[in-house]
Amino acid sequence: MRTAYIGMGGNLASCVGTPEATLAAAARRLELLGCVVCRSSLYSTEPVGFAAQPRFVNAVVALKTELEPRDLLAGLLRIEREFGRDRAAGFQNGPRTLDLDILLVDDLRINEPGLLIPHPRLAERAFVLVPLHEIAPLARDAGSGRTVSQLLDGLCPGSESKNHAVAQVQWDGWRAGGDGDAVDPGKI
Ligand code: PH2
Ligand code: MG
Ligand code: MG
Repeated sequence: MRTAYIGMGGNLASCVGTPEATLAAAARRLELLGCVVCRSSLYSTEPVGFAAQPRFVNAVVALKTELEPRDLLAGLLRIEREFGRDRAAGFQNGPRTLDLDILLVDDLRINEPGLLIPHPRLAERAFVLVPLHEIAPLARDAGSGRTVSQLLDGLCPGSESKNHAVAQVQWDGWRAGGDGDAVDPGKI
């Protein structure tokens, strides 16, 4: 059994409603792929990479899973499609209903077409590092060997990613959603 950290994001309404509602419903669908043992808070974040779009809602969950990374990725892409993600209609860094990214899987390093673990832009993105740090500050990026805490400290002030605001938001349907919230993140 491995622990995968999954980054979640979205900034367009889906079939279930707002991005907050989409992330909550998608977190429940992740139970098809394993056991969601911990969730970060939801964060409202300034768009990175393409500014002229609505703010995103982001979060990170820890998923205990028996799936091989390639099968995990296939499952995530299927859930994205269920919530209306249309890759053909979108563009890089553009608006989307739901994005599910594999950030880390234990100490695995995978570099295959379409499957890069750890996530190659992990260290640059406050919208990923802040929620990941909330639930797993001591998880290690198997690429650099640095902990999430060290990566967050190293975010360069003045870089594109540091300049965007990352603000925690409260939304009742999120915390209410999962059994995993009772689990102590230190035990993962
Ligand atoms: N995802 C992107 C590009 N830019 N910006 C924010 N704030 N949040 C995201 O999830 C995000 C982004 C591409 O995956
Ligand atoms: Mg992404
Ligand atoms: Mg993605």
